[in-house]
Amino acid sequence: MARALITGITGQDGLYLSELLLAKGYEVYGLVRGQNNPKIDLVRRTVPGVKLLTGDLTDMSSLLRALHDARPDEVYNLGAISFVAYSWENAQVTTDVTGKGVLNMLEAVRLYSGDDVTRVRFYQASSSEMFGKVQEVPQRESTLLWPRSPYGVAKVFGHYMTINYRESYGMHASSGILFNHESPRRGPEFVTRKVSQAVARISLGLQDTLTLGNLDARRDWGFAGDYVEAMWRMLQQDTADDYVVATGETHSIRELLDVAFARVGIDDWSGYVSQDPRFMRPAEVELLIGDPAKARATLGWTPRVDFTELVQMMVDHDLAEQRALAR
Ligand code: GDR
Repeated sequence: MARALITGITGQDGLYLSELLLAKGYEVYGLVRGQNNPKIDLVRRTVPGVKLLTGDLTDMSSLLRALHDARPDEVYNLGAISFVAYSWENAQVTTDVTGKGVLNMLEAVRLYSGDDVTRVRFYQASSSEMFGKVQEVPQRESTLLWPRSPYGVAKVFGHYMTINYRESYGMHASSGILFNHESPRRGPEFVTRKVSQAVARISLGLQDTLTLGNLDARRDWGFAGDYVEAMWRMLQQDTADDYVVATGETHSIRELLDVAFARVGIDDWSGYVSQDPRFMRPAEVELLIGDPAKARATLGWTPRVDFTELVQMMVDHDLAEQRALAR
């Protein structure tokens, strides 16, 4: 039976990846941080088959202990401080967790593996935020990185460190450059879920308006459930490598609003949406669109859920959830 250790198990991707690996017959271990972490209940409820271990990406000895307990064949490093806007206010802790945490995990895997450097296959959750002020359209694996936030800079560090461990030690370390991926499990601080929750509440008469930041930013949005499949496929390759995982389509926040409001029968959303500088970023990533050609050709991976289906899935979920909460 294959064994996997996942950091960031309490997040959207950790939950989808756990479901995928459990269905494939893996023994799955998840790393959780902190004393009395409130998200542990969610993990236990959603994926009861996962075994939880405590540890912290900033504490390498805890990572080594987790590796000795889990004895994994595959490590998926999904743990990070992942909210871009937060990273300007908390640049150092973001750097410690999202950047240096990757080095801690790579080094722990290297020490744990001993002479057998490819004993553990490693996946790093890299991000399209690394492209920032984009130097090429669409963005691919070879596009020059130009991060625009402390979060993006930390992800670039982790990305290059992953490549460096592969090149220096021959580790089977792959980096997935994932573009935005969403689902009904997305945290409400991210724009898709903020919109789907607000649209559901507005249509049920529970809320009057929705306040957002930049409506003109464009993102390549896919479904998280599809994207975890690409992570797994990367670690099944004979050779480790880097892959862009994206849909190849881009949409603005305005288009997100069009689809979300249309789902509840509202064609003109202008009276419901306002803008506030509070939600604007000091440096914005204006346009992201990925070229997933390499993932398609090498991994045989293609996304199944398109933008409209994704937004409708999220609004439908939030309608049901908000109705149940209002009862
Ligand atoms: P992003 O996701 O920063 O792309 O990073 P987010 O959903 O936060 O922002 C997307 C775009 O929407 C604009 N926006 C708003 N964003 C939020 N959160 N709230 C608002 O009110 C709002 N109004 C407009 C933003 O300015 C931005 O342009 C996500 C995270 O999951 C990262 O961890 C991950 O690495 C990348 O996706 C790929």
